[in-house]
Amino acid sequence: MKLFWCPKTRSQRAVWLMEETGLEYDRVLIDIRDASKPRDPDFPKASPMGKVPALADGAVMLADSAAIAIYVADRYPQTRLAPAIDDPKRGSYLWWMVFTPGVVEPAMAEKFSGAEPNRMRSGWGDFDLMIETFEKGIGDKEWILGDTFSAADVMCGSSATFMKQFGMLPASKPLEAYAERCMARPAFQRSIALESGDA
Ligand SMILES: N[C@@H](CCC(=O)N[C@@H](CS)C(=O)NCC(=O)O)C(=O)O
Repeated sequence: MKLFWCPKTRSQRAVWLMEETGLEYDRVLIDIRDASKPRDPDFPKASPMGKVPALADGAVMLADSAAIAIYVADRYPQTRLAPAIDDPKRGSYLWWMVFTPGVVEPAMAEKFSGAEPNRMRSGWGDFDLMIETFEKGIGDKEWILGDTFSAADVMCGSSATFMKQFGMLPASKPLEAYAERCMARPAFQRSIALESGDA
């Protein structure tokens, strides 16, 4: 597999995911800050919007961290990062899988742009509803689905750790503790070390 990535971007969570899988993969650098640098010819096929992360797994090409996480966890079930298709937790897993791109990120963008929120009209509700829902979702559980870490924790965990690191996480014991647990995972730490070239 080729993972197209760039340091200090959302591709950190895809690197974290791949490090959790234990699968072999190559990281292929796409310098999103300098379009004049040569790029792997598969990158535009994998990423229609030219965004990282993106993945090429043989003939399978796709972009978006949530789509990549869903694909990798299903395609390589030995990684045990997704409930099976007939597991009752599957519904909740998919819902949390898309919570980051579908709810957290638009809600954050809206809040920090100063735009007027409209909880009913906006698909993401608003920032406060997002936090309330996220906090209730983790509750006193270890991981978002319960006792077992899954690819949904890579997605939700990346949101919790991002908000914590950048001072956007309102006082919330469950979310703070969840972010700490995510950051303590060896695969998370490797993803950060790889960003800075320390691994
Ligand atoms: N929803 C996407 C967002 C990806 C994204 O916005 N990537 C940014 C970096 S954080 C990017 O590649 N920007 C470069 C560009 O748009 O040219 C995901 O989660 O993968």
